[in-house]
Amino acid sequence: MNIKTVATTPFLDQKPGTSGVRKLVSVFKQPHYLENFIQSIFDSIEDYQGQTMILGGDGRYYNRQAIQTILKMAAANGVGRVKVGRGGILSTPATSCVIRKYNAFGGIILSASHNPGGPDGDFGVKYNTSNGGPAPEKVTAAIFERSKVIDKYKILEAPDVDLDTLGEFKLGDMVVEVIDSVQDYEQLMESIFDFDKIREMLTSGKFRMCIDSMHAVTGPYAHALFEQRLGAPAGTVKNGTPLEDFGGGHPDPNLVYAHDLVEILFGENPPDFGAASDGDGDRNMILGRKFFVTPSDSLAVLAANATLVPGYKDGIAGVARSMPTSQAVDRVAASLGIDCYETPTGWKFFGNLLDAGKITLCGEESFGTGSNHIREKDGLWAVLFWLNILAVKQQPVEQLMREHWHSFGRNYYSRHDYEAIDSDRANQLIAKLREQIPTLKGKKFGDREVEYSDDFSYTDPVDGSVSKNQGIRIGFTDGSRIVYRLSGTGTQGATLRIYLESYEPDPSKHDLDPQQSLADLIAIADEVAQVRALTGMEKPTVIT
Ligand code: VG1
Ligand code: CO
Repeated sequence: MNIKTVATTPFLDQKPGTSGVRKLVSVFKQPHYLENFIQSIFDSIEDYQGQTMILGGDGRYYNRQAIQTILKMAAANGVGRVKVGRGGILSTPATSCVIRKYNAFGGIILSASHNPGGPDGDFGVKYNTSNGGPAPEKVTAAIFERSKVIDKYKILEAPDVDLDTLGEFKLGDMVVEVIDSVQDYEQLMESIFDFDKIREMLTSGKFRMCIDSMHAVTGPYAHALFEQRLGAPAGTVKNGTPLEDFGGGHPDPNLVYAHDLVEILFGENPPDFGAASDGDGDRNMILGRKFFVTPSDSLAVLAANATLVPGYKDGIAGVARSMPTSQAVDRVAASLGIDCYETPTGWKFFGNLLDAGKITLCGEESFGTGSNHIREKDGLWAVLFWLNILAVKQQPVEQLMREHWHSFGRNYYSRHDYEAIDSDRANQLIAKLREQIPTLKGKKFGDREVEYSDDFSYTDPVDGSVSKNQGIRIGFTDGSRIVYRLSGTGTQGATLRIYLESYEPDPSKHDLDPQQSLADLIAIADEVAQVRALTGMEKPTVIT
């Protein structure tokens, strides 16, 4: 075995954000950059020698090359076996599924999720632990600390391996096993959902749907599940071949970036159901005929109807949502008499609650929904969940949503993003907001009076760890909220996110455009934070 120890010097910017380290491809391609981060992972974890690890990515540019490097480093660092998705492809939820199924020590996911790909796009690396979920903060902090002082890494000198043929071979002392990217995940989905019922609906001739994989990782999964397994006609899955640059698009399933799908569902004679997923397959957008389901509402609908799905037929233990996610699911939890937890943004905060059995379902406003079946959010799982509910209830999406609002009231919701702001300006804006926190309580803005204002802090109920400064909240006495936070996934400048929410119990007022219904809150958000003045931007870059 020819293990080389390579001298290196640290990069000081390898701090994992909301979901791993994300940088421009040009940053990742600097000599030793990827290697430093991977070695920092191995240096921060213990007792992995001889164990199994899982490796895969969303197929974006640099995926294959990075996988070759990581395999050789894993072999040099004493990993026993690496299961790698064929062609280097594993969606984020599939990786989580495979880690759990085979009791792996952990896994490495190569993705920058919904960020654009290609030589000028982004790349990312994320480490997941043995529960299948994103490493908790104490692990990512240790990796970051290590990355700041690293002076060498280990790599096996060996030719590149064949990633495209299923089977096992040796790389040094380590076994590499190239696995089918879809099979384990497909089996898990079949164990949760009523595939017969969904198939009946999809082959009835009365229900049409369109799935947009946005040239990203879910293509092979969606083809296998919907077209091959569940009988939907060929062509149901659009943009179903993963491309290294996602066809030049921005694989983010929202009304702005998933415009192909939006045109179909809001066009003439639209299908009954539409869905899109993101670069690495953990996000989902749900559409009905000329109808958009807000992600926060989607979580509430899944919670309210969970017992219609075989995998959750005995009920759910509890739910959780990230702090900026609307409180729609809170109302469902209250009516079911179960707990509802509020966590900071990012899936890693759901892990302990799921492991401890405190929650069954969880979600984020950013098009992420998931459950205790794995430890990542799961785009196609959410699509199957909706299809299972629709197959049982035999209702159009819009009617289902309206009946839900009728029972629980409607939480009008929107997120305004200001992207690529100069970082200093963004930090200044947040600093000024923090200064105002103590002065806001009791203040009146038109009809609304501030009930509380704080910088969200979370104490994990399972391990007691505390995460501070997770977003500035302004809550009003009528239950409406404004939340401000800076993104932890962007790669250029800073992104300010403003989350807006108000509650409307009256069914005769459930037909408004959210931007209209939230107009006064939008104005208050600008007045308090001086967004336009401080960013120099007249309007948000993206509204979801
Ligand atoms: C964003 C979302 C957050 C999500 C994260 C990772 O983070 O707001 O809810 O968990 O992306 O999703 P931020 O820090 O930019 O707001 V993914 O699909 O990019 O892994
Ligand atoms: Co993603």
